[in-house]
Amino acid sequence: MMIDTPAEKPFHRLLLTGAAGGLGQVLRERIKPWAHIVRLSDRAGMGEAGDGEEIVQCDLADKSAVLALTEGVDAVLHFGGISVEDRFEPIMQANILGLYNLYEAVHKSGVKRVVYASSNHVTGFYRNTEIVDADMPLRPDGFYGLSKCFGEALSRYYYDRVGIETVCLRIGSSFEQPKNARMMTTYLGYDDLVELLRCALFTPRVGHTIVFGTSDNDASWWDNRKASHLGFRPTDSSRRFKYLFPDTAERPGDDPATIFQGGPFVTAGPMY
Ligand code: NAI
Ligand code: 15L
Repeated sequence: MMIDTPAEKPFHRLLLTGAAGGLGQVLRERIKPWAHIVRLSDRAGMGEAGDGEEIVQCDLADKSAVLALTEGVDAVLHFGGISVEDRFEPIMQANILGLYNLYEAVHKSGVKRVVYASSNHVTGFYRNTEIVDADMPLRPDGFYGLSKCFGEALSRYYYDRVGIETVCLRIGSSFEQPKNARMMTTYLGYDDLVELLRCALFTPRVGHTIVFGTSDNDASWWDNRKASHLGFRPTDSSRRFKYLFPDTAERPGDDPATIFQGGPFVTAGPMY
């Protein structure tokens, strides 16, 4: 089923967190057709507010600031937080406490839907010979992946308890282009990211949905049939970057980074 974008700007105010980050900078312009006002937030600077923009610089760990952040907002695109493996403490502040603060604020402000940037690293310890779907047990590959598992479970709780709908995007690798051979499988082009967001925002009922975010790449580790109600149909593919990584054949070996889906994240944690 193809989900139509409603005519005319459907939202009064959309909140984008992580607006200073790599994906936030891409989305800043691309989500403007969906709302009269886009409220941009990050703990880092975001420059001057343009037409139809509001800028709110704050830390997700600051509960009262996050409550103020969600006031008057119709829906949230939550991209803020630590986006790679790190020590537990900063991950806890941004991705665990920060997520709790966000959902408490969303609840108090009456926001009905959140699109949450989860990550493929919630299942990074599956082997790259396996196909994973949304109902399979989580197998995080580090503290970062663990924090995203918390986000998925927290958003499920707020749906079951108070009916806030969330689409958890288990994003693969969303960059201008794949940076290594693994990303030929995990690549999510920016146009497809925007289309996935559009589906997540405008599908009439999503409840609590988990969807893997990849383009139509030649190889895939993920089965999205349980999110088919979103109607997400990627049109980009890492195929157009084949010239960068012509040789992606599987090789037997004992390097965890080539055995597991999480790639280098599986040994990046400061545990060893
Ligand atoms: P990024 O690291 O470029 O952007 C994250 C932004 O969050 C940064 O601007 C940072 O200042 C902000 N932030 C960090 N801690 C914060 C805090 N305590 N309070 C307020 N803001 C804070 O990451 P990127 O690539 O733009 O990713 C955006 C989101 O998508 C992240 O949540 C990441 O985990 C998720 N994601 C991204 C993928 C990708 O391939 N780019 C893949 C999977 C998930
Ligand atoms: C992620 O979750 C990260 O945020 C991003 O920086 C990439 O490394 C991506 O996963 C990936 O798996 O390639």
